[in-house]
Amino acid sequence: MASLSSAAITAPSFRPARAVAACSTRRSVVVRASLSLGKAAGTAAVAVAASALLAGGAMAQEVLLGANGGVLVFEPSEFTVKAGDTITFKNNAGYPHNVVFDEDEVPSGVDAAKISQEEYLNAPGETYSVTLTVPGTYSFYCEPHQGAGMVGKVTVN
Ligand SMILES: [Cu+2]
Repeated sequence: MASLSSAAITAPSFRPARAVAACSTRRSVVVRASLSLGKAAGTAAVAVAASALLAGGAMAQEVLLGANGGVLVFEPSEFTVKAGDTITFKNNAGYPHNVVFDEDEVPSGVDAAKISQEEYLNAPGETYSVTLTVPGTYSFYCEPHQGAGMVGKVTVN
């Protein structure tokens, strides 16, 4: 956000407005900043839509591995999906991470090892997608950061 705003302020096309008057300068800053943010948000929306299409399955739930501020958590850490929905875990900060479902906290009949990604996700933006089909509550954690509180829970309806 900060970088977007400062980029707008230092953009060459902004200079003429600055020469006109102080009050119009202020207005220009606000308008340009909101335009920049709108454009960025639009790009993000397109990116999300594209990844949902690539995933192919039903509605997707994205879970960030590591919050934007760098905190070692799943973001969101508790959520609900419908049976058959695809959950995509995406490396965001503080990796490597992995996603291990707790064999004692998945619905009976579910093989926790089969839905886990024990191998570490090392690369920026690397993803692991899983589709849960059995309704119930599932607990999962990141092995390297479980002690730091990187644990989560998904309810499948
Ligand atoms: Cu982790």
